[in-house]
Amino acid sequence: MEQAPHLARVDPTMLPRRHSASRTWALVPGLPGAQDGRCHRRVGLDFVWLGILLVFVSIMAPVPAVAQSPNILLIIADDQAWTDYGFMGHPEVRTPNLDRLARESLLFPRGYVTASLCCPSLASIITGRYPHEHRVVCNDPPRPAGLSAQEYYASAAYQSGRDRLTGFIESLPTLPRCLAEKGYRSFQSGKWWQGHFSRGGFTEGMTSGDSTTGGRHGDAGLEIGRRTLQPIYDFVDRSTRSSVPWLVWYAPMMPHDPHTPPERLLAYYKGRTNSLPVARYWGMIEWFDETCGQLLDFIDQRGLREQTIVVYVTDNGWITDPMTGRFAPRSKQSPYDGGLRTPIMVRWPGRIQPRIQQRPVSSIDIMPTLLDAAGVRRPDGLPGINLLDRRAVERRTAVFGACFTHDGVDLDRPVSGLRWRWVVSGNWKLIVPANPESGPEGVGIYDLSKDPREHVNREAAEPGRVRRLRRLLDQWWSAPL
Ligand SMILES: [Ca+2]
Repeated sequence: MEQAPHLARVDPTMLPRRHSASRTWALVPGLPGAQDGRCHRRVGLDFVWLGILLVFVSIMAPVPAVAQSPNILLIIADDQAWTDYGFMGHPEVRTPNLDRLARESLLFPRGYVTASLCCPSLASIITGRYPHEHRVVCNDPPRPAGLSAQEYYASAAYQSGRDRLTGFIESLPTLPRCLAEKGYRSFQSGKWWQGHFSRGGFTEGMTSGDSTTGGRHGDAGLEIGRRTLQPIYDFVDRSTRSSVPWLVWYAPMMPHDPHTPPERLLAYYKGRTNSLPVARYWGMIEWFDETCGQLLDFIDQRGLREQTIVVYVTDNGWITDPMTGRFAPRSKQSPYDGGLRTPIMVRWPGRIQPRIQQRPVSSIDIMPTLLDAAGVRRPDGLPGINLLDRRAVERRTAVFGACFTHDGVDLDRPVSGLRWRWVVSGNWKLIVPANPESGPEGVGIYDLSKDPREHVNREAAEPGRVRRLRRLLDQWWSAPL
């Protein structure tokens, strides 16, 4: 009894005419990527010439205001299917605020996260790297046999494993760490698995990392959205008073379960489905949408609209089982689009013309996009591209990812927990199990333009395409044992 995702493409009536996909817009072209392994400001000759220019201008005229690096609001939904938005064509769910954001954004309806599980996916957003690269491939460290999940979460062994995973992130140049080199302050709120917020490079935040008292998803940070937005408002006001650019990580555990929407929303959706669990999930989506609207309104009220980039993504998908309220098989933790696909949006009024780009893109693109916009050199080896660089988006032939076990197997060997690798190229998607010879499901290839639910495996009819995509997948990551 899976709640089938409806299969509508983006509803063009939800978007203004200016969203013509044929329009071109030269958008903050990608700055040259540094290859020295550090995040640092652009220095050297550029700096010298800038200095000469500023001296000249100061002699000739009053000093103009120097454009400040843009603020960044990163909105990360939690466990929401790509279909479940008004602007993506859902017939029942109301998302007026995200619909408005879509109308004002460069919208990628075919975005993908790197993994269909929270922790690895969030780690990819904050590092710009694939799970096997940042090595946080699991939600939790390996659990010893005989321990229940709750016993394990309360144990010293669990804390030790968590610290190990956090250490992986701590050793990498994360988005907030890179932005700090340009003077950014950054605020963590909501979902955060990697210990104290500072271990990810945030200068401020809500999560203490004490999972023994506050759970393992982000402890006090999880109050954001469901209870309050005030900590974000206060942070933005503090940063504005100090005239420093800021990054806000808004990753509320919404619409993630517990699905406990306000009664007014639940009452509305109860009238639109026979499934109470589905009504609860839909109510959560609208509640989450309301918080996004409040944040966007706050930015407008503070006069920060033009100085703020807003990025939207979901950490992974979710399809509600209408009987149990749990996730359906082809969603979270699966290699199917119900778990991996998400709309990705980038709004920067006056700098990015709203339009729709149908090419597949990835959450690993968010970090290079934002670093380029902030004028911060990228760290060495980031695999993503600048989403504002149209040529780069159109040149790329495929996006990739991998799904791993919920609990780690061997933290020293990310491949040990591998379940599937997948690649999307054009309208086709190939899914390759870690061991194609075993298990009920082998290699699968799907034509997403005709079969977005991925129910018709075309492997027998498309041997050449399977070979080509398999080659691309192996070139990306061959998953050596
Ligand atoms: Ca999630």
